[in-house]
Amino acid sequence: MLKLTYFDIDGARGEPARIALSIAGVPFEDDRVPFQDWQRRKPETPFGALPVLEADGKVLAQSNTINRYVGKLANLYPSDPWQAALCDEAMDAVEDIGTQIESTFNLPDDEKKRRREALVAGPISLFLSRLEQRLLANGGKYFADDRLTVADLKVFLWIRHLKSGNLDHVPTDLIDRVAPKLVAHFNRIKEDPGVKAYYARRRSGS
Ligand SMILES: N[C@@H](CCC(=O)N[C@@H](CS)C(=O)NCC(=O)O)C(=O)O
Repeated sequence: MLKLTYFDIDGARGEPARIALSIAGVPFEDDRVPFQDWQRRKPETPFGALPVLEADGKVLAQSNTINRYVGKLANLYPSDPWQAALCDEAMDAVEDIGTQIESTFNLPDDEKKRRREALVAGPISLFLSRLEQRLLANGGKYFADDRLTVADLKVFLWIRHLKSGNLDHVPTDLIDRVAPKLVAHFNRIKEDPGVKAYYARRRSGS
């Protein structure tokens, strides 16, 4: 049995693998670490970070590595090498920009405002519009393989975070202005039957 360990939040780096496994009906233990337990558990992880996936007593770290592995188990990762690379490209792009945003989390308020406004004017807008271009170059519906893959889940979750209003100084309508086709992609993935079923189960607590 697989065990996926991540923080007890419905988003961010551990979430694509949870959704992918759920969509495919692959049984797994959803180990959700309360923040107060993290410092105790951190040294157990390969790189001092989450997510971590365990299979048959072996352990795997790095979110996109886990997404690829889980994507293969769930048939949500392309078998064609070029399509697989396109899937990786989108996931790595989200990591790049996500890491830049993450670096502002613990800044003092005034510095956070300055850094976030600079990110919105620069890299966040750039990554949004370039992801939109890559989506369009690959047919406009999905990032790879003309079907849902773990790349779509990862981009969807990033966009959801940007639109959530939880990131101070990041306007929630930024994406509508900068990359409207990515909004269409966001809505497509949100309405995917597997994704909808996953969140319906989360809401009902089953
Ligand atoms: N490159 C790693 C980064 C992992 C990472 O930074 N995870 C965050 C949560 S999203 C974490 O564990 N933060 C707590 C810490 O670093 O102590 C990956 O993609 O998995």
